[in-house]
Amino acid sequence: MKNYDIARILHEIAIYEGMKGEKFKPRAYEKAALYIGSLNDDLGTIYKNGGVKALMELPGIGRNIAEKLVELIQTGELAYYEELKKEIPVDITILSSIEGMGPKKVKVLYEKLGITNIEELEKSIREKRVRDLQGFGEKSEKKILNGIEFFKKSHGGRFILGLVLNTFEDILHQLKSLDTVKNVQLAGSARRMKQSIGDADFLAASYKPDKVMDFFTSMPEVAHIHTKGTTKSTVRLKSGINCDLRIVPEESFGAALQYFTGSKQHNVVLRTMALHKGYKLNEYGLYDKRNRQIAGRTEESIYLKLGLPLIPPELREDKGEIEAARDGRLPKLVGYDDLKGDLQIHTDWTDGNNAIIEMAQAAKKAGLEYIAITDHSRTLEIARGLNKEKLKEQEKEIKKVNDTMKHNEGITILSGVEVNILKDGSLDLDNNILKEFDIVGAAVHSYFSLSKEEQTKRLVSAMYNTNIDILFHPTCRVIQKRQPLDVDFDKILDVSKETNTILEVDSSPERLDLQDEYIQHAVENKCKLIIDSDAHDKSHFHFLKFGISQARRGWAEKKDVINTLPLEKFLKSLK
Ligand code: DGT
Ligand code: CA
Ligand code: CA
Ligand code: ZN
Repeated sequence: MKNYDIARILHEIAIYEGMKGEKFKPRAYEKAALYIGSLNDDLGTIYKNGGVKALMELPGIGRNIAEKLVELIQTGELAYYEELKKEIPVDITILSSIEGMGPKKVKVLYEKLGITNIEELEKSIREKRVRDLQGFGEKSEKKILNGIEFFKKSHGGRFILGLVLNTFEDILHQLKSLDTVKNVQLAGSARRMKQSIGDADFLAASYKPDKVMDFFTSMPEVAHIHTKGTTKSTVRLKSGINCDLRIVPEESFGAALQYFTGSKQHNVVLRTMALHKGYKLNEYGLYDKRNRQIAGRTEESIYLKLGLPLIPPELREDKGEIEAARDGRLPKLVGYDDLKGDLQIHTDWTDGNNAIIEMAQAAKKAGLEYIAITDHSRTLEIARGLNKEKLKEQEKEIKKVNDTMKHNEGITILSGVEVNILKDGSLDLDNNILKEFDIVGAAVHSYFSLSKEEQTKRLVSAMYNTNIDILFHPTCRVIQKRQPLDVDFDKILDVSKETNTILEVDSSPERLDLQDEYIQHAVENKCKLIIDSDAHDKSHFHFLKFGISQARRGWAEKKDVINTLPLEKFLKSLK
């Protein structure tokens, strides 16, 4: 069983425990689910190498959960979970993720009205049957209905890329290792690094497609085979994700890669361009008037013959990239190896899993030269935010770690904080404290639904504070869960430039905030960006890839992203 599937089951158990009114268990399971879901190493392998003891050494995993993990790893099932499901057989993840709902409400709705899924919930609300239940009312009916609408719009069976890409890389790896496979790549929206994907599109070159298809359809992670053929098969994985595999001959691999990477709209424009030149373009190649293949083995050859440089997959959304390519105006996108620093990192001083030194070592391993420790400030109670005394203490600790690290490993740790922006735009730490830090990020963690005017004023007033260097996760959106703050974003961009407040791209897979289209506006307005991991664990630095991809999708260049600068220059560019 893969990490992703295990994490999903733990997440559901957390919700069930919440229904039962358990106090601490929900958080324990949720923490374990989050940790395992973002873990790069395979849990099964960890268990195989180190037994139950190795599992218990993982952060947030005690004996109770470790034993459940063993059962899942060994049998692929968990009796405890099956029992819970039998008791309240509802679409639990979806129902409880709707804004305005929660475990307890899901339970009441099932017990009183027999509601098991989102359709039944919507129907009951429209029939005004929910408002009379204990703990509900007309207001909460309306809130839930809004939540359902948002869910339908944003989710629709899609999966968050950052949470599932590992699974695909694993499948890629397996396919690559077959000697009947000459070449294999992930195409589709996953290659374009979209924040969420409908399905995964694998593409392989092989002269023995039967063998490859046999392998693909019998992988242990396959739950169901939709179709099986020699050029195309589709399976559903245990996690619920559908995967296509297409197989083409080697001389068509580039053309097929181009075609199946999409987007559809990008391909339409490209095909029209080919037609204007008297060519024909399809998934097998680019053909001239006499139907001879003039390109197709590599993707680059297709673009070249059409008079274009290779367009990075992240840009292929028909947002003007083809015109830009034609006119030599393609942006030189920020690269996946360009980051030198990471300025939002949490430790076990608050809600992170690791000590300062462990985070620093992991950052160094990830290729970074400087980081900032930015634990939460005091009013963020769920994260056990730090008061000024604790922050002073932490600063001393950072100095200490810095001294050891500098000599041994050459990474600089800056002292920072994620200061909470209160409802009225004031901050929960005084300026005379804030000015002591090397770097300060400010963020909203409450009152997400203020009016546009109030919300804009709130952010603007934080940005005018001369001690605030960065606006962390500026729109507070959570993919498929929470809409971006309703703010006048143009105003935010103006003030960002005026005050030299950097806008963050938070790389946490469910946040990706700013998201691509906002990034594009920021870049057009020449605002400065920063890409941070928002790591809460030493295994989270790979999140940066998703922040970088979001920035690339927003046409950001290296010069737009200030943590591509070496430390000295970076510090000089702050307020
Ligand atoms: P998704 O799966 O909804 O996240 O989005 P994609 O972009 O992965 O779309 P998908 O899986 O339906 O198809 C993969 C690629 O194949 C798509 O990006 C472009 C190409 N493609 C699929 N169907 C068509 C089509 O009817 N016409 C054209 N031009 N391209 C297509
Ligand atoms: Ca797809
Ligand atoms: Ca597909
Ligand atoms: Zn935050």
